[in-house]
Amino acid sequence: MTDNNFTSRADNTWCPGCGNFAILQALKEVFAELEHKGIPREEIVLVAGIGQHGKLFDLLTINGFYSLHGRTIPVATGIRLANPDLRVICVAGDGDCYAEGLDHLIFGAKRNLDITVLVHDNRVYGLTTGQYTPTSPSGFRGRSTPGGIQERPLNPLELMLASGASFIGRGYSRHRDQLKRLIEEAILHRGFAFLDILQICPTYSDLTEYYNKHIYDWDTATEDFQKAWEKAREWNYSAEGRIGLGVMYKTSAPVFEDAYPGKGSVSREVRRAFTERLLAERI
Ligand SMILES: Cc1ncc(C[n+]2csc(CCOP(=O)(O)OP(=O)(O)O)c2C)c(N)n1
Ligand SMILES: [Mg+2]
Repeated sequence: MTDNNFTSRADNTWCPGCGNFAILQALKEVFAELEHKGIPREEIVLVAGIGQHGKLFDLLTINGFYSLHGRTIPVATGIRLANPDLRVICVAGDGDCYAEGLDHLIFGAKRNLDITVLVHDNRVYGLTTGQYTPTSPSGFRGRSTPGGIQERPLNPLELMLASGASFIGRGYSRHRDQLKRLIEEAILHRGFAFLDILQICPTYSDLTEYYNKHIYDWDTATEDFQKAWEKAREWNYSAEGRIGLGVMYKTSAPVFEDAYPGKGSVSREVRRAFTERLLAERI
């Protein structure tokens, strides 16, 4: 397994079997790969939301910003506008991004900001111990809904397509090689790159059996909106629907930042100095 000094000294407090471990490892390997391709870590900024997913920020030696619940995208917007040399990656939760931060997600996609949004979609509020989120399955019984919810889940892929995202895909924490490829492709995409990452929560929402039965791989990404729409709607979130994995839609479109040219507020040398310190101290 690759590490390349991307591991901090922080204790890991995720439950055994949590899908976050796989996402964390995939990210470390992608960062190592990007360094190899000439994108050094000081050009990457991680913006985390609040939740179990957000702890990724503590566990990695990557510069970034631990933001507020649901607010990764406004923070990422500010970073990109101030310094368009930086590649900004948001790690957000399903509660974080599809509930508290839903409006920001829609506007990020509408503007086609050049950022990457990775949603750790465990379909539950993990950190606050098991309340339902917009993607929880119908009938989900959680701490705040012991009788089971009577709503259909939100379909984030459909929403992102309608909102204007230029890269839309879906990964699964148990398909790590594919997940790595998807994350790297999303980061390298120019424009709003959105990945819904289905993730196991062994404590409050373990859908392993269901996913393993219904998941299959999409062939190739399409640029055709209508075809993508059909793909997005294929999983109707019922017990029967097939769940496609891969890049669903990819197109090129003008990015928001180009209309607001930034100055590059912090020089490369200063960023490198920060990174040296981060690595030396492993904070
Ligand atoms: C504005 C605001 N509302 C609520 C909270 C409390 N809160 C912290 S984490 C969290 C749930 C996180 O769930 P999710 O985003 O799905 O992340 P997970 O823990 O599942 O990774 C909530 C409701 C908060 N910190 N801030
Ligand atoms: Mg969650």
